[in-house]
Amino acid sequence: MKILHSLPAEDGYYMPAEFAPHSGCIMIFPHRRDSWQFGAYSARKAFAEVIRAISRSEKVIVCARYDDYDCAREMLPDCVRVIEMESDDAWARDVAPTFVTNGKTLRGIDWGFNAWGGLEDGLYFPWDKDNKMARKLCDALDIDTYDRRSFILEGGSIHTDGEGTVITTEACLLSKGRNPRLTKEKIEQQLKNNLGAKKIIWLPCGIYLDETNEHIDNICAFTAPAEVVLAWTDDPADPQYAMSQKCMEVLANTTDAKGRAITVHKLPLPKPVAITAEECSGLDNMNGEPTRTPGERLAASYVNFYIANGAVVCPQFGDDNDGRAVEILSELFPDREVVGVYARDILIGGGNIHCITQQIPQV
Ligand code: KQY
Repeated sequence: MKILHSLPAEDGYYMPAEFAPHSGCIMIFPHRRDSWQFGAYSARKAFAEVIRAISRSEKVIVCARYDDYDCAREMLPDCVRVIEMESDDAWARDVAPTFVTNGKTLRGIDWGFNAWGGLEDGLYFPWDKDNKMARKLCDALDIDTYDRRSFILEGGSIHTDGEGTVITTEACLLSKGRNPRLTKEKIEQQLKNNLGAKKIIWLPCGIYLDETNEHIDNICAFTAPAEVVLAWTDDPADPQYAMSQKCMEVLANTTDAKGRAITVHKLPLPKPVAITAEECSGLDNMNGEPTRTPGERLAASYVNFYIANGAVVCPQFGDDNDGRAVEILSELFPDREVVGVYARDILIGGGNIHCITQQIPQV
């Protein structure tokens, strides 16, 4: 594996869309007792269900810590490859490499990772094991990797159509805890240089109380070139209402890198989901403090789905809108089976199905 210091775009590399074919998917076996209730047992069951759904149409590689290897091997199907790797938590979207291609070869990007905001407003300390994962994964897969560790970025904060357009949120990428010395223009240039993008669409915000500083992958996602889904509520009393409206306004008044207007499909949100006292009692404290408080609203959204080769794996919350979300996604992805996975135990960790997956594009 070579460590590269050049720029992917100048080398002719770009990030393909998630809906383009994959050669596989990377995930991490959860273990953190202050993120996942009751020693991560229920989260492991939910992750395993996601893994089973994805592994029916693409290869899945799961990173497990030394102590968890046997458990992962026992819980996961034989077709899944389990490799031993240390991690601080289980968010492959944010800590695995972002893959780019020139159509013939695959390369990884090793961004800097500081647990969603470092000492400013990050979610745990230390994060050094997570920060090393992208490079280790490129090594394990024998893929050359771009050293971009000086620029803090998580995979969950970007979505691309693979045709020159990247969407992101200002709330996240301009947050103080990531790249405070870079202007918006400089950050935009980083996205263009590294992802091969020609146009960046900045949505102002994401999902209300999303602790990642409002990652794009919880509010808006490409389903096809010039088509996105946007998390939506019709309840003006919900703080999310104004946030989704503002995002809609941007999307309705912009074009993509190819000059096309963007069709926006509204994906209804579930009713607000709050963590219960019993669930909180299953979470260990972090540095003596609880990580969640009973009644705290969690950033639940159906947009946090994963597009596999043969399926779209979509979170379900036991809400009246679960079926409607599956229905809308089935219409948008007629060639894929939409598989709903009950994901409350993933949501408790602070993210969802998209956040725990990272696709490896097929070249
Ligand atoms: O949503 C994500 N991409 C990660 C969420 C991390 C939450 C940590 N508690």
